[in-house]
Amino acid sequence: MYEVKDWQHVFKLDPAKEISDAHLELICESGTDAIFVGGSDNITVDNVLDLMSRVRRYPVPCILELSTLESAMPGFDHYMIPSVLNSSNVAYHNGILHEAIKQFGHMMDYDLFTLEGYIVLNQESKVAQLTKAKTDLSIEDIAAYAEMIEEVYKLKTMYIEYSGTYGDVEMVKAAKRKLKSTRLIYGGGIDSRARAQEMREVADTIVVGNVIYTDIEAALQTVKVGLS
Ligand code: 1GP
Repeated sequence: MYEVKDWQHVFKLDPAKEISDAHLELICESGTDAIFVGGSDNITVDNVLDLMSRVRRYPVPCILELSTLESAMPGFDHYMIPSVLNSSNVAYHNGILHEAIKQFGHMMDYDLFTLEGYIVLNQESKVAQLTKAKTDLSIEDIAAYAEMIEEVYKLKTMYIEYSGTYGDVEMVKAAKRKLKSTRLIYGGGIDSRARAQEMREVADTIVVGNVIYTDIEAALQTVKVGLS
């Protein structure tokens, strides 16, 4: 059983983007703790299945971040379900999950599912626009979300998502201060060892996405950063 509590570093691959076999091998054999498969648009059964089968050649855990019903399929090691708590559209809180359970509940192994208390903070990102997220949050807002996720929802994970831009470390710290057993996942704009290190000092798990496609060497530098 794969458990998010063991992950410090994750690469997120977008099924809608091209990656060569050589680069995929470097990513999967980098020493990262898991590969997330997920993206915001142009996600199809074919491109998710293709990516899963290519990642499957390597012993690294392969995890689907389930953001659309179209990409729901068996065969992944684990499933992360984002619940975008600062979205104004209830579909992104629980609507997609509700529909998934309606269609596939009879064949779902719920031990393989982890709900992410997801907060989207980069207004320019596709995910913010798609989910109509309220991104202009204060330190107090993010702290209250963290408290809600830890104390009331009692979720295993909170995900701070700055997709496409490097986030405000003070916001991440404000969330972390409220978390005890909930694990804090951070993603967004990590494109160097220094940034990986800085966010790893605060978050429990860092997620690295876009730089895989723009600078593979820099992406590999984000793995196994030591903590000071
Ligand atoms: C995106 O959080 C991940 O969902 C990673 O963000 O693509 O900016 O690295 P980047």
